[in-house]
Amino acid sequence: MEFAPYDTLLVEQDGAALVVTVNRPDAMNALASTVVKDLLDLTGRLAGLGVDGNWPIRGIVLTGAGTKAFVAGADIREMNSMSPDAAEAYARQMHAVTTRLEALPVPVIAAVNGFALGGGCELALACDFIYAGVRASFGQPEVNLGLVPGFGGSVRLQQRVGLGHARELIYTGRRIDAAEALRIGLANALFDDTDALLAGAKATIQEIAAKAPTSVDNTKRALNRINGLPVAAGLEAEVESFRKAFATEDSVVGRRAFLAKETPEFPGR
Ligand code: CO8
Repeated sequence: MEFAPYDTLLVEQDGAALVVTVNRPDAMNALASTVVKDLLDLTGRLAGLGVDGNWPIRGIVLTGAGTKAFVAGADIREMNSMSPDAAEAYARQMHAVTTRLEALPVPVIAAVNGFALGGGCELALACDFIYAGVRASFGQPEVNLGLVPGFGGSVRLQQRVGLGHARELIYTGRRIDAAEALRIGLANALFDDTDALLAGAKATIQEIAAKAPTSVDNTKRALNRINGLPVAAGLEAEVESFRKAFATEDSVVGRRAFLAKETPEFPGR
């Protein structure tokens, strides 16, 4: 699939990974309305894609351009003159972007190479998981601006790190480094530099690319649906996704290949 050139995003395929780079390094890749428009367009296009072998992409790596920032948040210059109505529309647009990322049939890894603050941290949280470069820095600094998280941080940060850590980060606006992010479970892995970070994210996508595409899609949907549900409701949702797996060709191929001691070639159906 061809992606029209975007003003604020770089999109390139590398093996099984689609690498999406927010490209406004002079403004720390802040989420100006131009970036939000491009993210809406890109995620809208990706939303229609399946995993049935017609599309070679098996995962997405989301990162930021330059050496300093992943995304330093909402664009404070633009927010300076924003009315409550405009702020609501802005937040809803980013909710659409983050919800679409979560609904994609393939995993999205945030490769956080620098500042991931406010809306930047929230964008990373909408990804399936976060890898951090050694210079990564995370925070929800909205309290410094008289604001509150608006791009999903109130929901997803507590889901990721627990209510205690989420409260502390949001009330203090404190920035934490990559090691602390790893310690509290915000980041999954830590890499020495940006090259290693991107290589690590792509290697994980490549690893996932060898697995049954429908299993990954099915599990991603189930995990998102189950997140936060009481145990009984979660188990019901798991039964539904387990049952669905048995109706796929991938499951037939996978079980047959195991019993025949062969490597499965999954059709993605
Ligand atoms: N918005 C706009 N411009 C920014 C932003 C931003 N978030 N962050 C940095 N920039 C710009 C700076 O203004 C500066 O521009 P210029 O060169 O024209 O002066 C350039 O990027 C470089 O920044 P600095 O000179 O400040 O670089 P430093 O290395 O000294 O500092 C920091 C880097 C720490 C990232 C610092 O720039 C900073 O603190 N930025 C703001 C971070 C922040 O507060 N982010 C949260 C914003 S609020 C938010 O995201 C809420 C989301 C929900 C909103 C919901 C609906 C409206």
